[in-house]
Formats: sequence, structure tokens, C-alpha cells
Amino acid sequence: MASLMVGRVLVNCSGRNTITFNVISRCWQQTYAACAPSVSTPSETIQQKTSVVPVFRQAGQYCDRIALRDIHGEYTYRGIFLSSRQFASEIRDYLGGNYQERVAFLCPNDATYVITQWACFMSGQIAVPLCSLHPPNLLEYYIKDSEANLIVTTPEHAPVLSDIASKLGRKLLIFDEALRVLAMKQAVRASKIITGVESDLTLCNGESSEDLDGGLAPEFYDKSDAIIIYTSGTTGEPKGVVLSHRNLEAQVTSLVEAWEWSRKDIILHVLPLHHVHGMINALMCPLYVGARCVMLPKFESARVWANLLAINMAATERVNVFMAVPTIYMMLIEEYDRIFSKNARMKEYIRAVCSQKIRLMVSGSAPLPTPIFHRWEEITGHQILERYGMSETGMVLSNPLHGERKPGFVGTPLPNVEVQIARTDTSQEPEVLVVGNSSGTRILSKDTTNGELWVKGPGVFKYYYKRPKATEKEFTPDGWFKTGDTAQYTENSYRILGRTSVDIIKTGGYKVSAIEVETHLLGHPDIQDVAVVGLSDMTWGQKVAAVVVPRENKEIILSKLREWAKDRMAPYAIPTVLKVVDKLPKNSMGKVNKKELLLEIFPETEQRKMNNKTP
Ligand code: MCA
Ligand code: AMP
Repeated sequence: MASLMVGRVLVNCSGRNTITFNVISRCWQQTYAACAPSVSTPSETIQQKTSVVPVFRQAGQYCDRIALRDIHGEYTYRGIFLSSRQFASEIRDYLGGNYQERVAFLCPNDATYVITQWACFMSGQIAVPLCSLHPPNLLEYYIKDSEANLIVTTPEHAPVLSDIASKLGRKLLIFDEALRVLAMKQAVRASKIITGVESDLTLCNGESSEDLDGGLAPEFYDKSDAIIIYTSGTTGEPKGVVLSHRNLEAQVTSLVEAWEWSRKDIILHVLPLHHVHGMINALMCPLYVGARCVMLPKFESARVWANLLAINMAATERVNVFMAVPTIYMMLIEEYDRIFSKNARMKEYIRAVCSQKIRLMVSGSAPLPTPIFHRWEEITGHQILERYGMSETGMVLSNPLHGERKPGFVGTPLPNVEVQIARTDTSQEPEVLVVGNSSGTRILSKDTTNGELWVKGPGVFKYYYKRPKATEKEFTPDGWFKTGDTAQYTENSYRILGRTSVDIIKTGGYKVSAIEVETHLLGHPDIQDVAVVGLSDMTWGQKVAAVVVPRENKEIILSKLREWAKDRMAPYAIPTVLKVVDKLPKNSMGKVNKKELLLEIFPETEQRKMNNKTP
């Protein structure tokens, strides 16, 4: 029998604000216990004493400050909070009052995404963000795999999702435009009250905080899960990385401290919202501190330049933080060359504006090529801050906010993160070569500092959804998460040398499993055999390349293959390079040696890559 407790508690929110919450809790412990992992992971062993403050609750204190601007308009923290609370109660009703149910949601990059995500958190559910680029079969996979009983979407995606919902027998809830408008109306009111004034008056005072009761008991968030992010592995289908509210808080507070996020910041957001980079680093961090997020529907070079330069914008609207993957920096450079390169005065202006008005430009998700680092510095006066992270760990290593940023390096451990580099390539027990945290790094080996990067800390994920074996495999017995990335510690900083597996491809910042692409392509009626490899490329990091053996008397053409793949794979996973061969070279085990295949089939690209090795 479900037990229900209703009451009121007083909680001190970061020592700044006393907020009254309704406490509603019903058997969430049992629900949580049912999906808990079978292995002990670091995030459980390093438990913190204080209660977790989820992003919506932290944000509740910023009341009439502007939280978000999207293509429709501006939204205050209060507006988003109230809309989310209303939506949370609808979600709760749909789920029959249960907690920790998975809610898959597909929303555009605008306020509807934030309201839906907060509503999931407030009602105690686990949010599963979907991506509009994915074809229906992939969306269906994520919904099935996460056992999402409820799907939320906006009218533009309703046709696709209603088909899936009826096929799978899941409930579909269409986001009501009135909720977005409710969040906006508050913004209009706020702008009348505080036009252009950056002041503490915009924080909640005693009386206005009264409307911002919402969410569940503080203890609920200490132990419950928040998000599932899907990520590809070397084998099998994408796995759901489960991040708890405690994980999210640890990841956010680590970055807030390291990169000195403050409520004066305005970030330009151009990233997809179903991955850590766009969701946590570029959205939750600003909302956690009362900063503002200017969200574009998608990345577009010209629009980004217009925002960075604040063309036709008031000074108070000017963005001062930007985060992107290396591909985006490369595309921005190409746009700059196209539009501005012949205009010396404009070039001077761009450099002056960027260096004086923007305080932080970050790159991550894939290695930042040294030429991009230098060119960007030449154009904007900014040394891009490169950092390293993973869906399973959040951010791990970062170049310093103040001090030297080394091209080709990813810096040192962030606050609350511990790392080790371990030698795992021998038949013996792994040997720890390097240990580090935000206070410093110790080298334990005389021979080498190259090995696999291992991570521990409260930000590290709990488990892969419904995959206890896969979870156990990725952790050492003493709770280190094995990243699968080869790292090196040298010159007081860490470098990422690449993946230990050739079957993980990073293209445009997206992780793609070569095995998964091969499995899809083998379903093509005219393909007999295939090997998929990542081909080095300055813009995309790697391009997905397929080396294909056609069936007898059949012809494979790239354009037709891409068209065929459109309904089956994410667009970024579809090969953009095709080589047709008679036979794939295989070893005695029947396996293709992909490193050799790359050298044999694409000798020029591989040679160029070796020559460009940095630093
Ligand atoms: C698109 N194209 C490609 C690729 N994608 N070509 C080669 N490789 C690709 N991967 C081609 C298209 O076919 C098209 O060609 C042209 O490029 C433009 O395509 P479009 O879809 O319009 O591209 P876009 O919208 O400009 O997308 C590029 C992008 C996007 C903005 C860089 O890929 C992106 O948002 N990447 C970010 C991924 C990300 O956030 N990753 C974080 C996960 P044609 O014009 O000939 O048709 S990693 C993470 O979260 C961890 C924790 C971390 O460390 O951050
Ligand atoms: P994902 O699993 O999609 O979260 O991607 C995480 C992977 O992206 C890591 O395991 C790395 O291989 C790669 N990655 C992220 N940031 C960097 C970086 N700055 N340099 C090199 N690789 C990176």
C-alpha cells in the first residue's frame, strides 16, 4: 500500500533564502530500490551530508530575473517555475501519482524544454530527453528501452510520437502552448518592473517567494534519479546513462566554481539538449546561479556571429559566455572568412568586441585541433578553454579559467573529481601510473604516464538503465569508472590521446558506434560486408566512412546509400565517405584490423593526421 505524507518544512536554500515547500512523498524509496544498480559505484560511496538542491529549487530564488530568451521571447525564473509546477501536477496525474517513472520528452530548443524538464523533476520523475534529428525507429528504441510510460512533446513532433505511442501503448501528452505563455507573461511583468536594472531587488523577498513552493521533500532528491542520457558504446545498442539529482548537483557546482559562473552571465546556447554538454554545462549551470540563457533553435553560423557581436541588441542583452564543440568553432571560422575577411575594420571590431565583452569561450566533446585554437585567438583574442568530459561522468578535466590554456591539452581535474591514469594494456593487473584531483597530480610510475583514464566523484553516474552487467564492467572493483579514453599527464597537464577502441567515432561532437552503423548497413539488400571507420577531418573531427563489399552485380552509390539510411540512423551517424572494395582484409579470427584498413584505404588522410599530431 502506498503511504502518503503531506506537510510543510522550512529549508534554507544556500543560506540566502528561506523557502517553504509542500512535502509530498509516496513510497518513492520502493520505486527507487527497484531500479538501483547492482554494483557499488563511486557516487554512492562518496555520499555528501547536505541535502541536494535540484536546479528548479535553486532557481526559485531568482524570481523576476530573466532566465531565458528564445525565439518566442523572454521568460523569468518565476514564470518558468510556475509553469513547470502546473505541468508537474498534470504529469503526476497522468502517472497515477507514481514517482521515478521515466518520461520521454521531445521539445524544441526553447522554454518548452526547460518547463518540461523541471516538471519531470518537480513531480519526481526521471526525464529522458529525445532528439528531433533521430528517425522514428531510434525514438522508439529510447522510449522502449527506458520503459517510459509517458511521452511529452510539442505539436510539431506530435504526429511522429503519436504513432510511436499508439504502437507501444504509451500515453502521449502534448505540451500546452498556454504553459509557455504563462511563463512569458511573467517576463512582461518583470520587464515593466525592472527594465534594464541589474539589481538584487529582482531576487525573491519574503513575500514573493511564497508562490514558489514546488517539488517534493528535500530528502526525495537526495536519493532519486533525474535524467537518462543515451550514449553509444563499442558493442550493442545505445545504453541509458542514469544521472541522479546528486550527480547533477555535483556536476553543476563543480563547473560553477571552476568557471566562476555568476548571475551576471548571459550564455549563448546553440547545442542539442539531449547530451550533457548542452543540457548541464550550457543550461543547468546558468540557471543554477540566476544567469540568463539565450537559446537559439539550432546552431547557425550567421546567427551566432550576430549574437556574439550583439548586432542590433541592447548592451544589457549582450552574451558573455559561449560553449561549443570544435566543429562549431570551425564553422564559425569559415563563416568569418566568408563574410568579414576582406574588411579590416570589421576584423578589428570583432576582435575588440569579443575580447572585451565576452569572458569565456569553451570547447569540448571532442579534441580541439590546435590550428582552430590559434585561429580563434587571432580572430577574437580568446584562448578557447578546452575541457574534457563524458556522459557518464560530467566534466572531468579543464584548462584553467585564469592562467595558461595549452592547445592540445585538457587541463587538470575539476573540483570534486578524482582521476587516475592506469596501464591496462598488459596481461597483468592494471597499474596506476598517475593520481590527481583539483589540488594536484602525483606521478607514480618512472616509465610512462600514458594509460586509460579512470574517474571517481559525486558527479559520476550511477548505472546504465537495466544493464547491471554493463555497469559492472565499466567500473573497477574499487569504484573507478573506466572511461575508455587514453590519456597522458605531461607538463603539469592532461592530454587525451584518443579512444582505446577504434570502434568509437566522434563526429561533430556526437559519439557514434562503428559496430552499430555496420549492423544497420548490413541490413542493406545490396551490401555483403562492411567495415566502418572514423576518418580524420579538420571540421568534423572524424567523418564516418564505410568500406563496403557489394553483393554480386550490385552497385553501391553514396547518395543512394545515405537516402536509404535516413530512416534508420541518426543523420550524423550516416557515412559521408564511401569506398567500395572487392574484399575486406581479415585476420585469422575473421576480424578486420581497422587501423591497418585506414592506412590501406585512406593513406593520404592518415598520413596527414600523423603529420599534424599535436603538440
Ligand atoms: C552533418 N553533416 C556532416 C555531419 N553532420 N558531415 C559529416 N559528418 C557529420 N557528422 C553535413 C550534412 O550532411 C550537411 O551536408 C551539412 O553537414 C550540414 O548539416 P546539418 O545537419 O545542417 O549540420 P549542422 O546542423 O550544422 O550540425 C553540425 C553541428 C551538430 C552543429 C556541429 O553536429 C551539433 O550540434 N553537434 C554537437 C553535438 C554535441 O552537442 N555533442 C555533445 C555530446 P550538406 O549541406 O551537403 O547536405 S558529448 C557530451 O555531452 C560530453 C559529455 C562532452 O564532453 O561534452
Ligand atoms: P559522450 O560519450 O558522447 O559523452 O562523449 C564523451 C567522449 O568525448 C569522451 O569519452 C572523449 O572520447 C570525448 N571527448 C570529450 N571532450 C573531449 C576533449 N576535450 N578532447 C578529446 N576528447 C574529448
